[in-house]
Amino acid sequence: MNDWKKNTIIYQIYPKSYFDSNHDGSGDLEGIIQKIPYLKSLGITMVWLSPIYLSPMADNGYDISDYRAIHPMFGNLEIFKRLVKTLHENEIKIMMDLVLNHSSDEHPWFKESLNKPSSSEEDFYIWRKGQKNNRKPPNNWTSFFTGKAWTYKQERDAYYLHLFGHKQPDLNWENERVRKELYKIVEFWIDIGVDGFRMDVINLISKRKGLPKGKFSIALTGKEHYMNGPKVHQYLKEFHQQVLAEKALITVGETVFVSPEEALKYCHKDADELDMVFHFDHMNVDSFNNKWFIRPFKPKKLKKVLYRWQEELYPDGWNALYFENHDQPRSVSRFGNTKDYYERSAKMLATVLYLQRGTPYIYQGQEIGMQNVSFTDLAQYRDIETLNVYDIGRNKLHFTHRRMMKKIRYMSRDNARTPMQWNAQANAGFSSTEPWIEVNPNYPNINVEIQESDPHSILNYYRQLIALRKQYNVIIEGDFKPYYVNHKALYFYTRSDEQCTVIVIANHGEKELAFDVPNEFSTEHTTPILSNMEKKPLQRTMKLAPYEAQVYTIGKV
Ligand code: TEU
Repeated sequence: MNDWKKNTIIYQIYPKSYFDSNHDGSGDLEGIIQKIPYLKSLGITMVWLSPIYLSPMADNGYDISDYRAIHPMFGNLEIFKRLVKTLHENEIKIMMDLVLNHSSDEHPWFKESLNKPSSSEEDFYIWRKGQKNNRKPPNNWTSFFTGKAWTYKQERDAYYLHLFGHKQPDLNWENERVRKELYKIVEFWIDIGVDGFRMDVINLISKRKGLPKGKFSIALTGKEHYMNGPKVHQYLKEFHQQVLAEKALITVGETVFVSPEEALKYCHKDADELDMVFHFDHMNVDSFNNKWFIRPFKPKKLKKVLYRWQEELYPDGWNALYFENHDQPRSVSRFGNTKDYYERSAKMLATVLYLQRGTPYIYQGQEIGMQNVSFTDLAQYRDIETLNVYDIGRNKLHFTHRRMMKKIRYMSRDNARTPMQWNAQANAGFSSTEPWIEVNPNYPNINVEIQESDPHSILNYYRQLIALRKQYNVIIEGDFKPYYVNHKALYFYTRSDEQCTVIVIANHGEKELAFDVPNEFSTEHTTPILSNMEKKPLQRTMKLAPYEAQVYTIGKV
């Protein structure tokens, strides 16, 4: 991977919730343009936009009905081009979200496929006759959003496959024409000047021939027949060769449930597929089998997963470092302590994550420590997955309302989707009118404006971390080595190259912690470079307060 790619620091924007410039309650592209000075001030070097294409918005844009058009809620192609130009003038690159596993059922391809049946190879979607005289779906696969992965259509007297919502039919990648059409779409955006792509659930695009019956699973029945499916690497190599190769692009694939070994097949430096992938291992540490079966968070679990990925993707792969995105709860609510150590724990989490080897992804609002939202009423939620899960929980599993609301408050994707908190004015300065989803009521205390003026704010800490990555090449390229791997709360790892070593130490716990610094580190020639409390010298025996983080350099820089 080229140096510029390794140096990139990516900030994810969920456009609907970023900044509303035209007073309709939803964020838009013009709003992002107005916030470019803020983006620049963070030091990030690329923005990733969640989908802004034409869409009926059944899944907030992850259901696309025209891949070449912008949803009017966000603006139009002219405004988009101006956004690209202005970002580039500010030395910020732009990454688009590609949703190529499925489209919307309102895409003309689907309408045509519905009304003009063809043979299964020629189809743009995956249609099958049902079992039992067409009365039962073709197989037992279930959808990521709960329920069956098949919907029957009278028009064809058959069922179509949708691994997500019924308005998100899966595209038939077996069909070469489908792949060619998708590649043309990607070229369209490259020609406009886009610098990278995040590929939605890209490891699901190849389904096993015959679509066999799946093993029953509380998580997802059928997944063994399409996760990292038989032809996924063939398709991605073709995609790379025909469209992506030789271009200055960053690519990251969202790959659900991959192991480091599987991940390397996508992002090995010689794989000619993707630069890196988003895995979910660390997002599964507080649940069992299924994200809705929540269990208490144990810091050691998280640490072990992070270390494992650092070690196993070295030296031929590259990590995508993230704690948050538009699908995940807020990390400080999930892995930190918002009650007693709110700011400190938010900074500690950022420290241990972003000083690892890989590309940092910061999700909007994470840099000010935005928290989960405590909606009390189901009607306050907007997310399709959340609403479906409530329905299944109540009506199929007979869980109480209270139990379901507790799960949702912890895990709902809407936790990440409440409007960006800009200031203490109405609607958090996001919009002059009522937003599409309510703002988190804590916005008078947690917002950009307050944190701008406080040198010790979470926001300014993120700026320091970003600056460190630019200052010390060892943070980008250096080897990773963990110590105290079995300790339940202590992070102790180093990054090193020939010139310099960076030591990262942190207490992911509620109790003060004492430990010895291994003898191989001289305490004499170390310099404290960052802390979420007071910087202090490295000593043979160290004490760390709850959630305290300290970072040092040893040697020449
Ligand atoms: O998400 C895929 C995915 O598997 C999960 O992260 C998903 O959010 C859900 O929680 C599974 O239980 C991607 C997108 O990031 C997500 O926003 C879309 O809804 C989904 O694909 C479908 O396009």
